[in-house]
Amino acid sequence: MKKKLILGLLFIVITAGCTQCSGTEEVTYEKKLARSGGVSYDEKYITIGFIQTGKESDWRDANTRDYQNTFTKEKGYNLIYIDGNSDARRQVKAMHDLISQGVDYIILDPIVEDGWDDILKLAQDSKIPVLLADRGVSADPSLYTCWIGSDFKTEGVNAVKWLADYLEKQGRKSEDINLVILEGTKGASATIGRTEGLRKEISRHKNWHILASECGNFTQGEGKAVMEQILEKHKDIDVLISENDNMMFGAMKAMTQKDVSYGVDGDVITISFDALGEAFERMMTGELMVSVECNPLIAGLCEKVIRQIEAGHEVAPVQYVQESVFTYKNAGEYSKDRKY
Ligand code: GYE
Repeated sequence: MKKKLILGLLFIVITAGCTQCSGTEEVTYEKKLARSGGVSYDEKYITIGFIQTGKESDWRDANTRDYQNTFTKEKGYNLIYIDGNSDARRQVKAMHDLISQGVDYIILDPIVEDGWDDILKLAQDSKIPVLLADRGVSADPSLYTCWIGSDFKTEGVNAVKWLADYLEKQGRKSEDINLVILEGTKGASATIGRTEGLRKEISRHKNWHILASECGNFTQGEGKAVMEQILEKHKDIDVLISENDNMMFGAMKAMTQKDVSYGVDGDVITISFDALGEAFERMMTGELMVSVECNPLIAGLCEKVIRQIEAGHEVAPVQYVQESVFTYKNAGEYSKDRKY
């Protein structure tokens, strides 16, 4: 454990409430990091600065809780939690702040892939290991310690493989199929990877047509709004693929309002990503047909990496979390054992 003259702040909270960050983006950016109380630095503890993306989805909440439950005082950590508030510039600013405090480690979940080169270089020059978790960056891998998260492209491929298999079993293999995609945040590696996997696999089916592929920013509200617009333009949708569960829940509301039926007994086949608790409930009712799992429980692997570094060991530069695909058919079997 390093000895550093720093304040071991337990939490840094960049207030996510809209009342405090309303107004222009400029105002948001200029706003100082607000700290909700702190504890004196104690060299017994390893100080971890964790920069989260924000609170855009239920997946994110489960992921944040995982860090808070993993990096506890009892286990020897001071966790400095920073809410990026869905603002990449705020995340960069927070990283500057953590570097100047001299934290022991930074765990970064970057909202978007681009724009990290300079600040990663600064962390490296300051000898602070940076672990990327969940989403990745476009910067050179030599600038950070490792990346831990999901194989987003494979998730996209798996979603379409399930669809092809389902349509074949329904005797619809040669039918013209119209698809709509709700994409996540632009520039986010989860969006880039899933979209790439989806498009690659969809292009193998010449009778499948993408009617619309629009950004819903991973939020339930935007998923609903975007789907409302899509339903104004397109009446004959066979498949809706949403790049996370929350956008799907929003889109389901929009479909219900327009009397468009969906799910096992409906007109629109529904596929999404994450496989959170509510997705399991909706798969069991047949509203949601598939949710490709994206595991938010990443903190344990991050802790393992930190322990390895503390012990002077090499760490693997890329580490994937375990994931599977759940459907309306098997959701009941697995729902009781789900942890998020
Ligand atoms: O699918 C979505 C979240 O980056 C994998 O971000 C994550 C995605 C997740 O907000 O729900």
